Amino acid sequence: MEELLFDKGEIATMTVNRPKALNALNPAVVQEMAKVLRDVRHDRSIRVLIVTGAGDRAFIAGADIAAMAQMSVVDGMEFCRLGHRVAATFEDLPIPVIAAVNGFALGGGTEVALACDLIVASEKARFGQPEINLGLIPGFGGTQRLPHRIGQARARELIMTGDMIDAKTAYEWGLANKVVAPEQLMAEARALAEKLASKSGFALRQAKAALRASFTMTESEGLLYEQSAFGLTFGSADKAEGTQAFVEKRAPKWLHR
Ligand code: DAK
Repeated sequence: MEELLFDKGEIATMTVNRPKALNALNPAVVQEMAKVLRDVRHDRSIRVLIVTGAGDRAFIAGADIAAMAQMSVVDGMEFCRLGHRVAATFEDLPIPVIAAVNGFALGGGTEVALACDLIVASEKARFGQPEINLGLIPGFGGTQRLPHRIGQARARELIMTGDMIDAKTAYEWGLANKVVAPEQLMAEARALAEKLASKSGFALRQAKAALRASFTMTESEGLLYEQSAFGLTFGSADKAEGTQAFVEKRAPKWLHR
């Protein structure tokens, strides 16, 4: 059985498919993710990517602990490098990525969700960075992205205690954008994806890149980046169409995918 499913379309879905191991990420799955993301990056027909986990118990329960138990220092560094590349690729994709979190999102699972733009969580979702309980620390970017998303105090609490939080808390802490009934999860994620797919792809791309700059640049560098990206939108057909449509009181017809 394939351990990573990919359903291609204007709204594409990537599903980690190891439900018996609560969708834990082994090196083969992370490598497969890297391959799929490379294809997504170059496929202009895909407007939004949804990432989820198979079954009703887990999004991703972290890196595969049994596989990690067998790894040498070199294997561990290689695995970490691969994981970082995959997380960076999610962030650098020119399209929005939505994590549809259906259950446990632990360790690498919370970190994959953090590399996505938006998180829709089922009421059954649980988030956490329990690596400390394994004598490890987050290795998929959690020490950097989690404080950025939810603030230092809460990130320190999660990373140092290894405690899990439920979906409601994740929403209150600004980690999840929405919490929905489990049976509504994929429909809600798709509805959000459709809303994003109805926007100008060019403007979304510029917005995503500028938001990413807030993570990688100082505030003054980021503001300069924003000026350039904002200026660039003024040269686009979608800016002409969007502003004209507003003046004419009609819906815009975007040209850029
Ligand atoms: N790895 C491997 N197998 C896992 C797993 C995991 N992370 N989580 C669960 N499983 C397996 C269990 O071993 C069990 O398998 P069988 O015994 O049935 O063969 C099956 O899934 C069902 O799990 P449980 O029987 O434990 O189910 P419970 O309901 O009792 O408990 C649980 C659910 C999620 C609370 C529990 O399974 C649990 O605590 N799991 C471990 C969670 C965890 O510590 N996750 C963090 C892993 S460390 C990297 C990326 C990331 C990382 C490192 C490098 N790169 C690629 C850069 C980060 C490390 C981590 O994520």
